[in-house]
Amino acid sequence: MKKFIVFILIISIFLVLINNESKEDEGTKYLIGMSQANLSEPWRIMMNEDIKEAVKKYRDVKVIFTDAGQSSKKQINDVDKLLDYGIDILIISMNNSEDLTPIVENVYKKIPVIVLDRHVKGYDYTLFIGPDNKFIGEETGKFIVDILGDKGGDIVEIQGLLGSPPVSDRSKGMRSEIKKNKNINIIETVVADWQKDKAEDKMREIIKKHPSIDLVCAQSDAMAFGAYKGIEENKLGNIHFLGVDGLANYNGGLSLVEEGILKGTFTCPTGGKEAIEYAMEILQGKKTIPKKIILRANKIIRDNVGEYLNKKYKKEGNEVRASILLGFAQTGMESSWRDANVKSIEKAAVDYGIDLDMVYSDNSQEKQIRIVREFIRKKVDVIGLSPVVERGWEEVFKEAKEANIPIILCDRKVTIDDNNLWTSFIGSDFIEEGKRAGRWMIDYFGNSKDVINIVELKGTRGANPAIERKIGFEEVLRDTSNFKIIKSEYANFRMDMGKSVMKNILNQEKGKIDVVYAHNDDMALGAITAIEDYGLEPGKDIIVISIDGTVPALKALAAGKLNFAVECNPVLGPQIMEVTKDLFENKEVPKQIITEEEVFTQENAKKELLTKY
Ligand code: GYE
Repeated sequence: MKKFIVFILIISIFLVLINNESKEDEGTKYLIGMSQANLSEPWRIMMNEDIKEAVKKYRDVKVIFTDAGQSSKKQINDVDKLLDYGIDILIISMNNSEDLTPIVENVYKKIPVIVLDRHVKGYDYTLFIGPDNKFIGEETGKFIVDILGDKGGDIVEIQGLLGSPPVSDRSKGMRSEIKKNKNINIIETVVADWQKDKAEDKMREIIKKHPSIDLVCAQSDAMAFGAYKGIEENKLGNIHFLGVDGLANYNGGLSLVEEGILKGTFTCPTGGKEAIEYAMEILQGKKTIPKKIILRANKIIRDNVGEYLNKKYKKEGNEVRASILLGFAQTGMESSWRDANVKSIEKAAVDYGIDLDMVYSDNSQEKQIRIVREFIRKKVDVIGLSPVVERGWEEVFKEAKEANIPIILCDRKVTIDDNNLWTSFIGSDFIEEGKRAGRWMIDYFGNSKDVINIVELKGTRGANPAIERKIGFEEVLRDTSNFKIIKSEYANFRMDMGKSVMKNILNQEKGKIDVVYAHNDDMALGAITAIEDYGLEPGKDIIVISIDGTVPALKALAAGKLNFAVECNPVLGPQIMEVTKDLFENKEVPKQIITEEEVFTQENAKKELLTKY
């Protein structure tokens, strides 16, 4: 195996030299820089291969690869070198998020940056593409509980390079699940830096101390394989080995599962293909570039590894259709945001040639469940759902799963035990939206030590955006002592309720209110009317902050009645149709697509109105 890694390294260095052509090559229109953390992990070698494969489609594009060899200092120099080459866009897979965040922020000021696999701190990048490591950890933990059963057992955890987000997120996720079975004990946790050989050496030592291990849980297939080799000589009994990555290459997770060496693994796509596809869209000026793409992790076991490789999208007993039928269960027409969202979905369906059956549920979950059941009966190809509330979806989602109909969650998430029951989420980061509202407010009041009294108008009880916008807003208030939420009432994202609820609060609180924080524009606009009816000036006597950034809100900003609006992008139609089409064509689709969003102030409202939707 060591010879194989050395061979790959020589090949990769040789390829880097070949690829180190500058933009002067005739016919090169775009130069992409790919800064790789290291080439000592099979997963990273595969990432570069995925990039090379994807870029073949574009004749006028060149990629320059650099290899930081697990050194942040070298990676910083690599990025500077790539900038000197005059690259048009940077793709970076960081050695260490902390070390590399400053340079990513700096490059982002000059050219677009796609961050691959490990998050930077903050939002100073164009697009993030990577796995949901916490989910992978949780799914691994559930798998361990399932394998060991009530009897439990002793397990060894093998971690990657300390300091990289996957290590802590996967470990936390796994531990959160195994703690549900008191008979499962982690008897050793070792660090093998994602290296097979290190895992082999560590395991050889561990097995001398603990001859009766039941399971080894490694954070990569390479380390799981190393652990297996480290124990193999002892020919010990029935030890289970679990890994992550699920690559299809030589000694990759898929073949290790097929050979029975691994009990299972979870796919962790490299994102290299997606990075090139989005890089080209960015360079060609395409509008709808999301902010985050969270790639899907599939559980691979002996029974499904073959199917996974040749996965076909089976539809029992369905007549073959000329076009795709998307059944969409909408919330209702509760807000102007929803109007813009519906228009975007309807237009995109036409643009993509997809038959759309959109049904409204008047914001009733009971009705929405009935609509989803009707789609299952009609055997639609894909179900789109904007869930009115987060909970209560298990049963009908299982029915859709049994009918082999994937569910795309649009603009709102659900809270259920098994997140494999839905296929993709397309929407916003609502916690960040709440934080942006809170940060602006704190900044607006500067160093004032006066107590600032806040009225919060909440969206529909139990709705994901209402829950998470509250979480985000309160999180930033936690570091202050003078901001107080004196009233927090539901107004269901509706203008009429925003007005009536605000009227009652004004009569109760009289002049004590400094700020209204509304979870959406419609409730804010209703409150603005109530404030005016009460004889006060919204935007001056009472500061008004909202989320959505719809046209009516921009007009209220321009008129000085609204002070700040956080954008919640309703234009989800193109991404919904793209995922629907890919699903129908048996392509892998991301687990989450998080939209790009900005903020609107009284200063930039007028300009935004000229370009809005
Ligand atoms: O903020 C609100 C709509 O789910 C993000 O629902 C959406 C929210 C949006 O009624 O206006």
